Amino acid sequence: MKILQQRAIDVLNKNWKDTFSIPCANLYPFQWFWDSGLIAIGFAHFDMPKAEKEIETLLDAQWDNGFIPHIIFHTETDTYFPGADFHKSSLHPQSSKKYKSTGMTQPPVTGFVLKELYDTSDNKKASLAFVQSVIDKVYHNHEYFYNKRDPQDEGLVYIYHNWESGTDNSPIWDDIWKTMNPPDYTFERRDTTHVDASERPSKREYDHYLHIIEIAKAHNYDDAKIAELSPFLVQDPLFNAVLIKSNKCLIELYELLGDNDDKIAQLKKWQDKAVKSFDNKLFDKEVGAYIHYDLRNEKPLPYLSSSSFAPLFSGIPSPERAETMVKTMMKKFGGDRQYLCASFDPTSERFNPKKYWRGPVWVNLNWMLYKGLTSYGYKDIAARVKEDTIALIEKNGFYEYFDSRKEMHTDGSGGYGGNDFSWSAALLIDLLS
Ligand code: 2M8
Repeated sequence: MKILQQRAIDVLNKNWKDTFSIPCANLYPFQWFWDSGLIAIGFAHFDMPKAEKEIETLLDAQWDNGFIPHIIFHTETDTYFPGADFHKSSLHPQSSKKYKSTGMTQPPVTGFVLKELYDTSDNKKASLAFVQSVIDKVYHNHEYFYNKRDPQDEGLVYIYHNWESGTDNSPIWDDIWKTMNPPDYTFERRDTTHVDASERPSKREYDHYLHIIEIAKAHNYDDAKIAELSPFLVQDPLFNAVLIKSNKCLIELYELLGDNDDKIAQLKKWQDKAVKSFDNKLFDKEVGAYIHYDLRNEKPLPYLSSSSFAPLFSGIPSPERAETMVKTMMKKFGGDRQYLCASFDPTSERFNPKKYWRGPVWVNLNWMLYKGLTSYGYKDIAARVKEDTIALIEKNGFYEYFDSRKEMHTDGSGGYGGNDFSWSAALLIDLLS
């Protein structure tokens, strides 16, 4: 295990770029929001200054309205598409003047990451001083979400792009693509020059991705216009579960800091409403877990994915619901020939065990499930998630995603996407600690 841990440390140090980390060389050459947060959790175990710097740099790119972008383009390179020139964040009047970025966000992990850093630190006083220096920015980010991303005042926030979900080409979005007919754009993909095209989204999927951004750009990334016009408007269980977990951690941290009663009261208000709506609206009894809701077309998207189980991480389900979810997970995803936990329902015809978010196992989701299952007392299943994660990395390397079928792991070729991938390394370090 020591050797694996050292290799993980080497991966993180290799992907460190002085003030932030890249997710992996070539494929992802900039700073990504939720990658950064999860990477900081790994650094915290052996290099706290880097963990803190990672978060400081991320928050330095925050817009005046509290928004945190999903990619911060620290360097000029044309090895990634679509880059800064396509996204044009300067269209938004409150965007960062210091950094070019995208005009979309990602699962808001920062609140719970700060708590992870604090819990890991062996110098609580110094760690709390760091928290104090950045926490209001994270609070401001949550304020942005509840004020700008919840048009029906439900306590649930929407995402307006599949890239905001983090689970980019999940089969769940297929239903939304059917409602759209974007132009057949001409553009040069870069991702498929770095990794095999069979492991990445299709050209037609990219047309949809670009089209949604063109609509947002046509309205200078104005939130109200996006809520009115974006063909993609979804309440995502993973995204909202992450926000709820981060709310909870901000409350705990403000309590430790003291003197923040107003903010604690506001966070509790958001939290109560969010948890109730989440549980009422997103739990599907027939599916036996939480699902996505298509806010644009006002209909549930009744599909099972690893995101369906993310609410365990945030303590949302009652013990009874958690029991139902665990049964669903084990029945559909937990067969003897599967590694836990595929990113999409292995019993569905839309499942593809090699293709990006359409089936492979991802370390970041496994880490959340491990934590969630542990907190609900499912020690054996949590242990299996952990052992499966370690086995996948040991057999293949620090890949971005992994085939969920056990028979694919006989010769070390079951890892897909980018290699030496930062969050796979970072979260393994945390799992082994
Ligand atoms: C993947 O997404 C980017 C776009 O954001 C891409 O495919 O180009 C996703 O897995 C996303 O969740 C992740 O943050 C990003 C960088 O690791 O890669």
